[in-house]
Amino acid sequence: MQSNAAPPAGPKADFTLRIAPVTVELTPSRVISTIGYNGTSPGPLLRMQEGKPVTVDVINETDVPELVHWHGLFIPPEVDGVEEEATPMVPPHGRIRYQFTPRPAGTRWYHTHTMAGADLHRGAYTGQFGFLMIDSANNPGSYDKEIFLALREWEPYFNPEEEDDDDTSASGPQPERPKTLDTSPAGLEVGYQMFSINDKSLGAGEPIRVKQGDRVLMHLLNASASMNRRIALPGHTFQIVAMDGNPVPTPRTVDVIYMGPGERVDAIVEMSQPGIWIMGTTTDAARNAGMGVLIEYANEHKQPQWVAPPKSVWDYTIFGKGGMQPAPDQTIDMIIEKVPSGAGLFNGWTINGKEYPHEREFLLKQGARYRLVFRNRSEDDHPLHMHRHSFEIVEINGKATAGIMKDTVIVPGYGRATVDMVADQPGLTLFHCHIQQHMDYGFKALFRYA
Ligand SMILES: [Cu+2]
Repeated sequence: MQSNAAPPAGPKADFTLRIAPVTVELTPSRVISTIGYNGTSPGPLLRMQEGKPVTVDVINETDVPELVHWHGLFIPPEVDGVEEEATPMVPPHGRIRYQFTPRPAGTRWYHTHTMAGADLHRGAYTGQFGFLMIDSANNPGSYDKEIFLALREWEPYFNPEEEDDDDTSASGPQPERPKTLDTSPAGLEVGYQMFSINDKSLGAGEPIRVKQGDRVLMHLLNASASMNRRIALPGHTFQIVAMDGNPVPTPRTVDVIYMGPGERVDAIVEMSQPGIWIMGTTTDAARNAGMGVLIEYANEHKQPQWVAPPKSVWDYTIFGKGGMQPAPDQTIDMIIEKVPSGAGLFNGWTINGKEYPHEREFLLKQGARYRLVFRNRSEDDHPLHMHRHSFEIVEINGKATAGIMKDTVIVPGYGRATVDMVADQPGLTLFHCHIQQHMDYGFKALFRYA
């Protein structure tokens, strides 16, 4: 890795990302300013070949140190793009060349990994994100059209209420609900004024044009800094073929997709209901304010239609298979608790009663299999992300499954998720909630190899 302001000697990089201020025209009358890559937000779709080494020049034209994280890749900490793992920062008005071998194949993404804290113009609140596809030699299946859709909110502000799509009214089991709840006043959360899919608010961009009979492969990404989202397309169903870029053992068809920040879903949609439809979040306020896109069949001129989908509970386990994981070498319990702000501004978060960094609490032995039990003693759904590894879902709230490999999993409010992880990527490994505010206020831990 090289770090200086001058262009690196030697051959041109395979990819270049320039971090700089951008404007995003959500609608002709709503143009926002943020930080993005190569003059846009989302940044360019990067396509890499699995196993073929690449170089990426990252040029930072801002006044603050930055990082680019490659989400879902098995790459060393020096290039993972994470300060806690000791990846070098890209200095203000400096540059760094990342070199790595992209793997595994599938829908990945890249984004900044800086802390934001109370600054809503930093980190995941900015426009620094984009899709990264790692293509394999294997046949990806048959489809007529491939589209990339990133869910996104803009213009954040501090808000006393949380207003995302969490379905806490679902009468699911709550195995981790404490007998007595802490009722101290909670801190500020983050709300948003504007919403989009990719860089356009609903109705402002080009529709997705389809023909009856088309099979459309949708790559969905929740690129939010903080919001879990439910997505539907009236009149159609989603056949889920991959989650976090990894093919699922049992592709199943659903009406609604639930995704936390950081998660990806690949779905095939069969275009079998001619019309003009609104695909978007099931939360009316956010959809009406822009988080949607039109699906337009050829030769249709009706009014765009939205129909609320049937109530459903998202269940990862239906995409798995039977059978059981091998017994783990060690089980690690991680108890997640919220520390209400009290008189302070923001809530704090602890894992096993402590905030980051946990010193030498989470030690991995290379080659060993670990069972991580995430016990969520808070009411929020948390998308938990493990860097540089993938894990296999073992159970969610007592429902067992096998074969689902992910890098981010939503642990339901007062619920439990158990995953197995093989320690096969030596080096510092960050684990955190993908909600920026939670991560910034304690909800992260560093795993080390012994
Ligand atoms: Cu969280």
